[in-house]
Amino acid sequence: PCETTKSLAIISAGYCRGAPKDGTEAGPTAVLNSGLFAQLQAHFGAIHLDIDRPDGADIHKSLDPDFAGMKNPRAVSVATKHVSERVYEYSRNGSLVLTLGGDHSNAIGSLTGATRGLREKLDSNVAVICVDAHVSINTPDTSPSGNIHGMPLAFATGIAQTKGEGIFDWIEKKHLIDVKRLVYVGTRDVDDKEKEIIATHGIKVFDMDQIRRNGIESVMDEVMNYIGGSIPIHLSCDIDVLDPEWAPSAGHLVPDGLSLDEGQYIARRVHSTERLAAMDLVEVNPSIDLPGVQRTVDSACFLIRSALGVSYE
Ligand code: EXY
Repeated sequence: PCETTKSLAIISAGYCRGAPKDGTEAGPTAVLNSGLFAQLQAHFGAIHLDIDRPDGADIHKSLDPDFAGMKNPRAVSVATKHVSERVYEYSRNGSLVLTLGGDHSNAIGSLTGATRGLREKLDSNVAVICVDAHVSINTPDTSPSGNIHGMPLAFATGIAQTKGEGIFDWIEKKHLIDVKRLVYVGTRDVDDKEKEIIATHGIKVFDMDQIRRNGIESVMDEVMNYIGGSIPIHLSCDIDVLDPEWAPSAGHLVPDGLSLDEGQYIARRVHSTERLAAMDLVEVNPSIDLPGVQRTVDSACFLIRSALGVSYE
């Protein structure tokens, strides 16, 4: 590896209680074992691979009753706290951190951990580019489902402040991302209440209609202008941003998504800034659409390599 390459830490966040369907717990292994881990090793040299599972993340569902409109809240709180602490340690020490989900609730951990770590290390806020079919910003009050994988951006911004019985009590001000530095790309399935949240907080959204109208290049120009030229970037990807043709093994498929080329363009643009500090990739579910699993995993690996600047062969 060249000397300017940062060290890489990978957090295996195979936690699935934020979603209604199990299966995403197998996401990290499927993605890493498809050749990606070896490619990343060849590029970065030694990699910190974190696969610890905290006690309580697998608590039996019968011991984890709903709380304030959230399903499986204790398991998700324990898992996301663990992910947050691990991402924080590596970010604070200057590593690029890749978090592999798991369902989208894991982004509560990766976003809060990287934000806290980079604030401490660089005294800087973080720009968050969320590449997702959804905005995943329901609060427990607005959620139509109670599934926490529809809420990660609400907790990571502090818009959701539901706490109690030890659930999400670990989230403090130092963890929170700045809504003015948050931008979405590729959205196309947004709940009415989420639209209200987006409008109230003035959050920037580039939806699929804008991408179809203006093209991904021009949309990414606007994204880069919006986040500005100096602060570190957290690229937060839900695989369902891709059209189901490219990523059929995900729990909430929404038609008319990004092509793989468009996804790659976004990832490359972020890489070219040399400011990528953290990335997460969530919702790969190897138990959905078995014939499509390889394709989904290949797409995920492609996005990760593009964002991290890894070429192979
Ligand atoms: N907005 C819906 C909800 O909050 O239940 C659906 C969210 C799906 C989130 C997907 C997986 O990332």
